[in-house]
Amino acid sequence: MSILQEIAENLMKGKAPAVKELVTKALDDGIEPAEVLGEGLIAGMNVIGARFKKNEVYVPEVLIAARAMHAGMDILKPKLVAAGVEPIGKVVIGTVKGDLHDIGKNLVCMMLEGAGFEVLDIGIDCSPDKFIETAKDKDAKIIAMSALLTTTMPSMKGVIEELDKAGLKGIIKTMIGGAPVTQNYADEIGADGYSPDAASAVDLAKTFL
Ligand code: B1M
Repeated sequence: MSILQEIAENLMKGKAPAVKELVTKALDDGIEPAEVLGEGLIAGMNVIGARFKKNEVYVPEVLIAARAMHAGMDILKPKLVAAGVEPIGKVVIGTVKGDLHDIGKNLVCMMLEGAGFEVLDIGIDCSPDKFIETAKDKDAKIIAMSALLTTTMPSMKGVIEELDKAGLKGIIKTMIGGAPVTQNYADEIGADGYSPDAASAVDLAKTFL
């Protein structure tokens, strides 16, 4: 097994110290940081994402894989920056105004990071202004919103209306998700996309690139 496959395998098993050690070794062996990212860390996270989608693994396995991913990224990030490796896209993500649930949103963040996106996580209880101002400031072309309460879902519509007023609807794409959210709701409020789970959120975000 190559060292990159070993990184992917250990990431899938959530073995953070091993991933850290193997990433360090791979870089010491002269493997390019982008290759370590793509064929090691992202490859492992992609498998976890696909298994999560098929209900072959569950939230805890994804969380420990993501922790291993972060352990590897801690080593890799400075090298990627130095090598000028660009993320595949930038996403502003948050839980909408009035909503404090963030477990699902954090899973989406991890999957997006795992797929090579730069994730600007603005946290919970985020106003439409916060989503839009962050996207404008950081030049992000995707806004991702999570809601777990039927009472907070309308705030998603607020973000889309504000984007429209600012002439940015369609330029900045919007994607929504969370347990009570549906494709019908996305169509009703004019969101660019809906995804039912964190792994599909990555597929959806990629269609906006
Ligand atoms: Co709350 N809560 N909660 N809660 N809570 C629910 C959501 C609820 C269904 C429980 C119930 O009554 N059966 C209910 C909502 C009812 C409704 O509106 N339909 C509810 C309620 C009522 C409340 C309070 C109002 C309770 C109260 O105080 N009376 C209160 C509200 C606080 C607030 O937000 N203002 C409240 C508080 C809390 C806690 C703080 C205690 C805690 C949150 C802790 C935290 O998140 N840090 C909590 C929790 C944990 C839950 C349950 C038990 C679990 C939610 C969760 O994390 N699921 C939940 C009941 C349940 O679901 N069994 C419940 C796991 C997570 C991985 O799933 O977030 O759906 P989920 O994410 C999935 C997908 O939806 C998707 O990907 C994820 C994984 O694949 N996804 C996206 C999510 N966001 C996405 C974004 C995307 C794409 C996909 O693109 C942008």
